[in-house]
Amino acid sequence: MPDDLKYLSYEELDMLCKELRTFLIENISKTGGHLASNLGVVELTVALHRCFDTSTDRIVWDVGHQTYIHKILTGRKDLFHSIRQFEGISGFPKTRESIHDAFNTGHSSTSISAALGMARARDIQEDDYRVIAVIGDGSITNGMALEAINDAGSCKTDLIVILNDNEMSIAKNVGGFSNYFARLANGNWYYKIKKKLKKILPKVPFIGRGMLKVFQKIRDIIKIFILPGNVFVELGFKYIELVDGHDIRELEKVFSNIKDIEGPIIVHVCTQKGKGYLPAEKNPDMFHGIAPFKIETGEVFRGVDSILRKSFTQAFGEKLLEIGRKNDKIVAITAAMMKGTGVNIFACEFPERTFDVGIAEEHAVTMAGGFAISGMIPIVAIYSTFLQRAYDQIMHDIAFQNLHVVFALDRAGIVGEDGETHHGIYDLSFLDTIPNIQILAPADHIELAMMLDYAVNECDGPVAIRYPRGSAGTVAEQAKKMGIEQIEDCYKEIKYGKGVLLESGKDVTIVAEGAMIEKALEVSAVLGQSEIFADVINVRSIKPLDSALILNSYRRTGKIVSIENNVAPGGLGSKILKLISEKTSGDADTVIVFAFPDEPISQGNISEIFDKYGMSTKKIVERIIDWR
Ligand SMILES: Cc1ncc(C[n+]2csc(CCOP(=O)(O)OP(=O)(O)O)c2C)c(N)n1
Repeated sequence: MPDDLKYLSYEELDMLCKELRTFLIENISKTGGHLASNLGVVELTVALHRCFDTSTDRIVWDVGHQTYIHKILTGRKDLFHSIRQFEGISGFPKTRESIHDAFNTGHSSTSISAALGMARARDIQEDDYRVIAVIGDGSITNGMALEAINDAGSCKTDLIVILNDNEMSIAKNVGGFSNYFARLANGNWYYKIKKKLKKILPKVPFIGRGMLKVFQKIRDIIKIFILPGNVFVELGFKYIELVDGHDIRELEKVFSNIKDIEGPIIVHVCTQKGKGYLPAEKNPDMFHGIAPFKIETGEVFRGVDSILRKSFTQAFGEKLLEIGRKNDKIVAITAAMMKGTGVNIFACEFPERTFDVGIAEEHAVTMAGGFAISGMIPIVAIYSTFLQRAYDQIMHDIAFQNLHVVFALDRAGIVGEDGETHHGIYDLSFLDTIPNIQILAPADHIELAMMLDYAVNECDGPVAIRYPRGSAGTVAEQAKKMGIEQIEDCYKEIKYGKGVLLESGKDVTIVAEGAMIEKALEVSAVLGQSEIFADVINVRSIKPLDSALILNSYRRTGKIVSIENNVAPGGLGSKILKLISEKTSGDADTVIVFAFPDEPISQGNISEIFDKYGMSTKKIVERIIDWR
């Protein structure tokens, strides 16, 4: 437990840090997870736990992907093998897991706001504890963090912000702040000289103290000319410059000194992402979030699917490049997720038409509006879960003006091990409320390419295309397997508000969105073995919905099942229920909605989660058979 740390000597602490790194690497090589960021904060976490007491003091970890060491030190070492696994401990802070986790995080840049709220609550309630936000140089560039700094700097509330500067977001950090931090770090030689002079001069006889004053004056003048003005100081924070984040002694000295300083204070700590494991030091970007890997080489173990099937991300990147080659009005926008979204494929050839805005989803969307109104065609590639940040921007800046912006929503649906903060299971619901927008979902990577073509070349308002993590078997392959004859129908031209009937039955209609088609076809095949024959509809467009196609089928079968990788409220199923109740005499008993319930959905591998919520092929089939 953290208290035990307080009795260790510095030599023992150095050993402990080594052991922590080995333990971390061994475990994450099996489970996968956020390795590089955690390797970078080993000493910082140990020092924080030696100087603060997290059973009362509150540490809010921004994003929270760098809390593995914190978890190990706060009683979760024996559970660590289960990190990010189904029913195991989370890869992010969870207040339900430990009193040492002060606030749940997952999306970036919330820590200073949450910490300021805690600090203000403490003051009003006349409590006595310290509040510390730990935030990376990537996350601090986001609007939310800057809003919080603006607020915190102007008040007298005691608050400690640790800026963990490793010069990296997931990839190299971008933007003005990262340049600013680099300039501060380049001024580091100045601080080193200052430190040396401070040590040496007082010891020199006669000239010592007097000369020190003269040197201090000269130093201050030099400082004005060579160092950038400190933004944080200007905003009202006290600022502790460039602390070596891998030197426990130095970290402890600073933390002990500032513990009881009044008002808001920022400690700028410099760390190295991936520290202590060569493959991660060399490739911190790849080891930010990594699948299980071979420790000796850092090589990732790839599943058969990822070898045989093209991922949606790859397909998106390739099609974007193809479209961008034909049309120089195309610009690609990403919010710090260049590789994760596949935008890097386009960026290699068209860097001048690629914009990585940093962790700034709101800005990315409104900037796209600016591009669109100026005659360009922006394609904004953002993970579904992070687009939640930009709801108002989509509504206010894009949709009301009916601007032609294409949203490529990767990781839509259950994402697996990152858990509730990262599942993209809300976009169908929140986008459906937005006027003018079309929402499309491709069943496979071929359809994704077709939809991107359609969205760019046939549309003139906002279009969102949502697709899940990983890949899906192609509809053509699936159809062949099921003995469906009209395979060409799978890839019929994409048309406004139109779905396709993939398979004709008579007993039940199955309507599915996106990659759920694979499941729908499987369900249909298994039902066929029990002499239950299904219509299978690939809905393609969730907004607008192909009501005619769905109603025609329903009128023949009298029963309808919807399958979606989204929550039930406001999703595909709820739209079908509304359609049936408004346009037919059928009642709700003739509809089953397979979707995720209205509760946080925790982590696990994707099939375990589907199974838990009754959405595995087997459970869907059983329910349909029972129902009939
Ligand atoms: C709103 C939001 N957008 C994107 C992400 C994806 N993401 C997770 S960590 C990360 C980089 C964070 O960089 P930094 O704060 O410097 O932390 P480091 O990993 O370098 O320690 C990003 C972009 C996120 N978690 N939240």
